[in-house]
Amino acid sequence: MEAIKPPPLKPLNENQIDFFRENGYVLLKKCCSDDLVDAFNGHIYDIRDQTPMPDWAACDERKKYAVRLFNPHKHDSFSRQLMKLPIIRGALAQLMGREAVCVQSMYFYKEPGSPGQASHQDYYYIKNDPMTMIAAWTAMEDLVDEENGCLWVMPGTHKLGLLPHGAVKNLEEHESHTEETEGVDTSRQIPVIMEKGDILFFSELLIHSSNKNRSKDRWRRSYVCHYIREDSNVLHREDLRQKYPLY
Ligand SMILES: O=C(O)CCC(=O)C(=O)O
Repeated sequence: MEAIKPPPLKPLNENQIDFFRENGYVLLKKCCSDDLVDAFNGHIYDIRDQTPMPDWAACDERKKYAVRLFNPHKHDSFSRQLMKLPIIRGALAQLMGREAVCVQSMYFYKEPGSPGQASHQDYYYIKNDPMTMIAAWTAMEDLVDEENGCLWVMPGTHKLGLLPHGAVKNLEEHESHTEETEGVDTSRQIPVIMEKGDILFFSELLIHSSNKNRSKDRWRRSYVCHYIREDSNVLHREDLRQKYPLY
């Protein structure tokens, strides 16, 4: 018997949908409760606090809260549950015109002193056809701001198409293993200040970045999932081929 699938919510109004089309991103305030975020933070912290760390989460012990945790949704049911929040499912269905599926998740611990990620377009890393990918970036701290390494976005750049990417220029600020957009004046980027439970939805072509966490004692945890429309497919990346439905 086919499972009964409730229709997706419609959390976005016309203005928010228009804003996304024009600017390449839209911020939704307070999409999940502090209790849920706190429970998830504790759970994710415990994953790398185990001895030994599970294979899928293993990394250099000295950097375990600096390095992002890749694809917890593939291994962990709590991570999958947060990936499928009804408000996320609904907003994505409105923005994509059809149901979305998840292809990637990342949890950023980003403890003080951790580097940010240089300006880039997500499509550069995750090609998909047809191009439908949208990220949902959830703030997992009371406040995410310039000091603890918030996201910066460059409104309207999702209309520029895919730009060339090259070596990261400022290794003091940004992770070295990623790449950086070239030939664009990124000084037009603006910070996105967020509170716990806010979700930023942004296009795969929007130029965005984050800086080093320069705070003394404020972490910058966040959970970021990447979604494509259900009829779209990830190209070239065997590791991200599997589609996770949101219901
Ligand atoms: O959260 C960050 O610091 C960077 C995240 C990002 O660029 C992304 O998810 O594409």
